[in-house]
Amino acid sequence: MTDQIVLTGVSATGYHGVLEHERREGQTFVVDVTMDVDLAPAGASDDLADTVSYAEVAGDVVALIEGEPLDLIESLAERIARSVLARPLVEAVEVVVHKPQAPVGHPFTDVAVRVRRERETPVVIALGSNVGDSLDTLRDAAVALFGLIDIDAVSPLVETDPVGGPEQPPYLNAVVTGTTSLSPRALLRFLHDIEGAHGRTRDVRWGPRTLDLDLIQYGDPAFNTDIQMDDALLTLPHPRAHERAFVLVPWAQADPEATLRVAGEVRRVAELVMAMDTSGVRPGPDEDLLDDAW
Ligand code: A4P
Ligand code: MG
Repeated sequence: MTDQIVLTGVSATGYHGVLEHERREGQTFVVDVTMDVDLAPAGASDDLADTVSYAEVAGDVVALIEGEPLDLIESLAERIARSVLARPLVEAVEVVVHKPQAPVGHPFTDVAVRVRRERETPVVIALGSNVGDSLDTLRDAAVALFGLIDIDAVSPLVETDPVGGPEQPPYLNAVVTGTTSLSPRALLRFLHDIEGAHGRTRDVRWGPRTLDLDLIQYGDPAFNTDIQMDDALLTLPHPRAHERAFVLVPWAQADPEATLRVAGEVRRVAELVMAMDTSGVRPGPDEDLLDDAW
């Protein structure tokens, strides 16, 4: 079962409703917010930065109740849900907006709307392998990703000269794009699980590996919804993606319109590719990694 933070009965005066006196006099709105959040990191660290501040959420809810008057509590619930999902750690949210003084015309105790919204965030994941049967490994990894996110596109395979690290064999690389309701950290943890299932060990930085799964981007810079973060576990966007042809070439093939934030600026991936040395990137085996899964 998913961990949750439950905030109930946040109330304030708002001016929502279709009747003139509702707009003039206002009334009390009461909001319950239930957030799906992985609480294990905060449970272990005892650090507020690892969870969602319910005080901040309550503040956002009050601001929306007191803010721009809307005709419907449905719209208010939707706006509250969107504001809660803007917090990177929230995977899904249920919002209930009560309007106990609504003009119902009959005795009643309460009327409420309840909406549940899940994060559906675009994500870009880069795959690489240069140890063992790389084609087989990448096929398995793509199938595992198929079970983890809603896949939009899988790039063609590219064979690439190794970048950095000790002398090592060439890599097979590919990029998968899709959407997910997982938070960035939860997604990274699943990526590590998939790497682990393929015997990935971490001995030499940039050394040879059975399987590397990097989270390149979370959200969409074209809509300013990309998450930018840098902590001990996760840096977004991936700090080296913009200079790596083995990531950008297959990504641009999978999504010709893709954009990436580079030093704060939103750039087209296809243009970054045109400006870089791609001599170390060649077409790989002509295989659809998800042939069996689609
Ligand atoms: N980490 C932080 N941010 C991220 C992120 N956005 N995605 C942390 C994934 N992981 C992220 O990664 C080290 C730590 O980075 C993780 O614990 C994670 O919490 P790792 O996968 O253990 O180690 P790594 O992959 O050796 O290090 P790094 O720095 O991620 O290397 P890169 O940049 O992934 O490069 N040449 C070719 N041709 N093709 C390749 O695929 N890959 C690499 C690895 C080097 N050269 C290559 C290729
Ligand atoms: Mg990596």
